[in-house]
Amino acid sequence: MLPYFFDHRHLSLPLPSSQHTALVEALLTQDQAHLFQTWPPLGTSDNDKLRSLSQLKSLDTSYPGGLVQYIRNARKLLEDSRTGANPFEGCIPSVPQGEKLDFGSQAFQDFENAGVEAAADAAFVLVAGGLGERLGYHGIKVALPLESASGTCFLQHYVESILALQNKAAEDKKKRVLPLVIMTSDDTHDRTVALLTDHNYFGASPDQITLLKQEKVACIQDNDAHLALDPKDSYLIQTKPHGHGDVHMLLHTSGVAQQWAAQGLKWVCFFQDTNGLVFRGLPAALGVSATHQYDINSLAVPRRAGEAIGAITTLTSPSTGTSITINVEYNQLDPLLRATINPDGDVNDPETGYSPLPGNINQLVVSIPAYVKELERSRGVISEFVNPKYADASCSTFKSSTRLECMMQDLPKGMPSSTTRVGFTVVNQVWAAYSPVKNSPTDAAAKAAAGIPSHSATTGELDVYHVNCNMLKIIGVEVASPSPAPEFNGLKSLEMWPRVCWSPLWAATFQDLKDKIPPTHTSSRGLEIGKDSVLVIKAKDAVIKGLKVGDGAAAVIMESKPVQQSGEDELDGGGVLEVSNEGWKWVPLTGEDDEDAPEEMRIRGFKVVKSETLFI
Ligand code: UGB
Repeated sequence: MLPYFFDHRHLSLPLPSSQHTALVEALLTQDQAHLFQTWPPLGTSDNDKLRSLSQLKSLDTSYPGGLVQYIRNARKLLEDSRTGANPFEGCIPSVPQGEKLDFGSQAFQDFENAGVEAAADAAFVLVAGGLGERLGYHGIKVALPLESASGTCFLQHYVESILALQNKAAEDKKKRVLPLVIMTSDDTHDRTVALLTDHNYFGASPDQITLLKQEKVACIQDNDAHLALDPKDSYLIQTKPHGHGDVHMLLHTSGVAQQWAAQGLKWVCFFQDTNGLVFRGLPAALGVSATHQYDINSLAVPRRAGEAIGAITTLTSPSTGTSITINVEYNQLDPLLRATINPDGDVNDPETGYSPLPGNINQLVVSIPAYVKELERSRGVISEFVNPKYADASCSTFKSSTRLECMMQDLPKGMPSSTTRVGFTVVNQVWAAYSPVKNSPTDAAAKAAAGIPSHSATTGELDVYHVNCNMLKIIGVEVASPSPAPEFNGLKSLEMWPRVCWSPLWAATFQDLKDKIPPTHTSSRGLEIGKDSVLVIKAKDAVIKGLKVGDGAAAVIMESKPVQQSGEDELDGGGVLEVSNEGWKWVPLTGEDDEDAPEEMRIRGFKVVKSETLFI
């Protein structure tokens, strides 16, 4: 029997459906009567009451097992948290074994070539539901420019990187469209759709890209898992994001993962929104997965102690002898290490200057058959956790409401450790694989001052030039050394490599670079990059046979034709097109003159002043 305040006769409107009644009854059995207790009497605020029911219904349907299951899970996890249960109880952490590759080494390039082959059967998933509060940017992060030289945004860069791999597969007669799923949220969905449609899906076909929107979950106000009402609207439950782990549930409930398996796709590559270097390492990681037949492979980098990235760790149970290799999240790592193998906790190895544990950068390559099996078992709900901020020492009240969360990298936790092949691929040079845009200028400067990578919009851009110049150097192009950068947004001691960038459709791998910049008979490659110069390559089929961009000069290659001085004979050692002009400068923003600078420029701390450009 429902209490009077919920009886539909008192509501004076028919309840939307019998399902709503059943849901309310179920919630009452879970001690959630407070949700309805403040409702005014019969015939008043009926629209608000219907709003409330409609929200409850949608929270119920978007969580596997419904709200009742959510409340039960919350009670269990809150009890574990209150009593200080250690999720890694009895486990001894150790440094896992895996592939460790120097960027651009022969081994790296061999794995990259193997990865290009494997990519013919790969799907891609971008998790882009996060709002970027830490960054303090008001737009969606995937619309930010990856770098200012070309102005290409993150999403365009990702789509073109996938199309580049797809084109290579087509060359090998494996014609298939490589699917991309983007997980969005209410915060990012509409603007992601608009970004794609305004730019014709950046050259992808519209049905190649699927958007799956994650829903928020109900907040919880106390250890008994009473759902929290929104302080601003007592008819609604307060909601917060459930975390990037939602991606697995959505790939399951949408049937997308199962479709991929049915189509014979073999690999799914997950990546996050603002690591612009992801596709510098991902093909090699795919190659490692294919070579070692890993079910799960994390692309990783060396990690500085205290950095807000998880650590790939092997956990062994001394009682059973079983081990599992998983991510230990940054907030759990220090206590785990202190309680087990190192009383100093999360500290760097004095010899290397890095934590001995590789850093998780949330770029995963997962075997689709193993993935689908796990989704069927778990319904895509992977290891949840709760992280309440307690208001008192006895952990009986919260400072503010909390909610259950989940992380995409926790996927292996539910998989059978005896049969699941979990590995990792470390790219030894962090600058080559990981430089996310996560922190506001103020936080970034504080991190840099503390000796921790700043992960700012400034470094995100400068690292693109760093890696590109080094890729060119590795294949034998002469590239001038970097110059000290002016101070940008309080970040000191930065290096500015020549601003070189290209579309992934021009080159996505080392082999592409070798093909597009062939050797000449006088030098190892027909390209020379001067100090503080700029080279932007937009034309996807341009072959550079003789080009020297002089110190401080700027050139943009627009046309897909051989680049060299016309009318001269390359065999005579001529044919080199020399660019000499005033070029472009990266100039710090100054308070007075640049007050109106757009937000994406302000978070970088510089503007690009273009004096002269040679368009080729
Ligand atoms: N994201 C969503 O799509 N939905 C959400 O609800 C939340 C996030 P953060 P975080 O490599 O730098 C992760 O907030 O969670 C997307 C790993 O846990 O930037 O603090 C969001 O849009 C950590 O181990 O990162 O830390 C973004 O694309 C380490 O790998 C992505 O999820 C760290 O990332 C990550 O969200 C890192």
